[in-house]
Amino acid sequence: MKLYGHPMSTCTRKVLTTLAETNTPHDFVLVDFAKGEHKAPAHLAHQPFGQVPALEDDGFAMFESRAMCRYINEKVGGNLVPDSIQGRARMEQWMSVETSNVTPPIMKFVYHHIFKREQPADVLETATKSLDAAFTILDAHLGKHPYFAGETFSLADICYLPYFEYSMPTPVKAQIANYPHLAAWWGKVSERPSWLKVAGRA
Ligand SMILES: N[C@@H](CCC(=O)N[C@@H](CS)C(=O)NCC(=O)O)C(=O)O
Repeated sequence: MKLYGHPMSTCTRKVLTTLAETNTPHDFVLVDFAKGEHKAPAHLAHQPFGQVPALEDDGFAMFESRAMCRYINEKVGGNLVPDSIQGRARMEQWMSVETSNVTPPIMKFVYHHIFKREQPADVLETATKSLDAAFTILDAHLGKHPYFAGETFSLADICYLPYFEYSMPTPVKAQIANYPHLAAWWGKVSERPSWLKVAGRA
């Protein structure tokens, strides 16, 4: 497989973690944002929205990071998707929550504190309230199950990792600490060898 992406990109990191967790051999092709390569025709042929990542596998090409994670796991027979229909449904449910309810407010803090794209105070206040609402629900679930899909680590956990990692130098870190089960989950998954390597902490 060939992955076109950037090592600092949250979406690239989900796919790199899936590749690492499934021991899938791959080539990594750097798309250099500083040179605008993501908007150049060569990359638009791989990812028509001018974003990363993009994947090629034996003549098959695709984009969208979460879809790529599902594809890779199925293609190589990985163990990152539960066997039962209910387990898969639960995994999909929490992946949708990540996309809809958690990542958008977390990214307001990441833009503001990490990427220096200043966000108005009321936007950050609303994001804090949205995260409290979401974290209450995540915390209740993780109080009953060790991972989002249930008893085993899955693609759902992988999808949250990049956003939580980037939120650590922001006020979101202290907010997560108010939710003991969520904090314990983060403490556990953020130390997986695959993630330490992808996040540049290994
Ligand atoms: N839904 C897409 C989002 C991809 C995305 O937002 N990529 C970011 C990096 S994490 C990007 O390429 N940003 C540059 C841009 O949008 O111009 C996916 O999951 O792959």
